[in-house]
Amino acid sequence: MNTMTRRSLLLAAPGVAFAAKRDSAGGPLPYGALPSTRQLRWHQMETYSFVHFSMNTFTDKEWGYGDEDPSLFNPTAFDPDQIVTSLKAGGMKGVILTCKHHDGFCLWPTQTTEHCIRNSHWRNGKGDVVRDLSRAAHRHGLKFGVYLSPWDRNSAYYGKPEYIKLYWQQLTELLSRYGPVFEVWFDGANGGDGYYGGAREKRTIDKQTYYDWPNTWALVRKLQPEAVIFSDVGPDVRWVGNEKGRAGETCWETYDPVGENGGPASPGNVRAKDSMVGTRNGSHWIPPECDVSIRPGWFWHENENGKVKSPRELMDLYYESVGRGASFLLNMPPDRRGVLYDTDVASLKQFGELAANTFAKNLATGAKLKASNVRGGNSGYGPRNLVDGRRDTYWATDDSVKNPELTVDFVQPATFNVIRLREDIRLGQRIGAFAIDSWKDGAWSVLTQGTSVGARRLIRLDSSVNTGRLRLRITESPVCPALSEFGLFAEAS
Ligand code: FUL
Ligand code: CA
Repeated sequence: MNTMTRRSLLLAAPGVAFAAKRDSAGGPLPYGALPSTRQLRWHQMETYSFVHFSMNTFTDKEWGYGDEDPSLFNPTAFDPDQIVTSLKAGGMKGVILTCKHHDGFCLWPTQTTEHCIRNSHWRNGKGDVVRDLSRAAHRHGLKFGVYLSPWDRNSAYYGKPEYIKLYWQQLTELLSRYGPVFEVWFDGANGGDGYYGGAREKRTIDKQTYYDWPNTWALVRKLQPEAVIFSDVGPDVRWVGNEKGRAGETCWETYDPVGENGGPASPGNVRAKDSMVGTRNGSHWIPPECDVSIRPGWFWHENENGKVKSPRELMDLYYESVGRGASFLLNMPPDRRGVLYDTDVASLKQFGELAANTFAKNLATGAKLKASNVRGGNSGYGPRNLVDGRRDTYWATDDSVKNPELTVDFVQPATFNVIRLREDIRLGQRIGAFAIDSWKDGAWSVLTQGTSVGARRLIRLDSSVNTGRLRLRITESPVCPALSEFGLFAEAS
């Protein structure tokens, strides 16, 4: 790791804020890298949306060249409330807007360039999509986040030192004018050619140094200390290494990024297959975010109206993202009216209902829970904490007991096909592997096994199980486990 990478990672140093110490009740010592307060807050969101809406919506492109006439941006019926309430109906907790995509067109009246909404005909150049969408989000109880593409194919300054000052000014405008921001999304894409103020040429930059990431991130910290910073390498949230919405089957919240060729990593240069899995016992808590679009493209295209993902497909992605300790960032692109298209809205809503109905009732709540060991014999660490619906109460064992078991005895045999686990991540990612057995014909038989748990682990069984007894075994853990949830659910149809 070279100096720059080390410095930038240290800047985030999520674990440093928490010295390893016991709580006053004698709880377990935290283990390994720990989440910061802002990361803990972010972990609670789990599902939120991307909104790709800009010039490309009107030119039918995915990547604009940067020479588009600002007057082309002209939504006929922009309705931020329709967008936000549709997202909310699908259970989304926040919305991240493409305030500036690679083509450089700014959706707010920036002082930094003429290539912005002020020079569109929309609302006689008086409109501000960032203002309207952020206000609508806050009005309806959703958090607001910003995407500001580092790559700018319009700017004459791109590739030169002057551009960074301009980029910081844009960031400053976005982070100081529109209220609280929960996430700042730094894209790693840097394609090369572009309009660049008329030069129409290819410009390449040094991904490691050009954007001065340590100072760019420091600016975010200064203006929005509560916001998490996303990029291929964190520092708070990492890209999951694909745009399909899937985390690895084993997926650690900790991560030590490595560049494509094994050298130092930076945004735009990361070994993507590692991002899906993370690093067991990694030195920083940098959990993954799974970004994916509800359509094939990120922007709305008429010819993709028949290719909207179904509620079932979204549910599958939920299991493979949130269910593996990551977050689910689902892109919902508004159309040329400036509203979400009916098919997308309907699919998202049904997905939200499916998820809500599936997880409405934890079947383990009514069962008898027996742990092979409870920390200090103190019921404050007992197994009832697994079914109280709270993240901050957990079952823990004595320090020496690293492979405990939990037995679940149902009053009536229960039928379920989804299992949900969660660690109290304030104490780090502790569990390395687990197994679940069901009681069948007078003996235990292995139902399923898994590795990482972290913020959440969902297991969807191939078929429903009907049993009167179940057993959870922690098969690998370097320290005593601290599990805050054990849930059993029957998936809604
Ligand atoms: C990528 C971009 O190039 C795509 O256009 C999109 O914004 C996606 C979320 O990130 O890197
Ligand atoms: Ca709990």
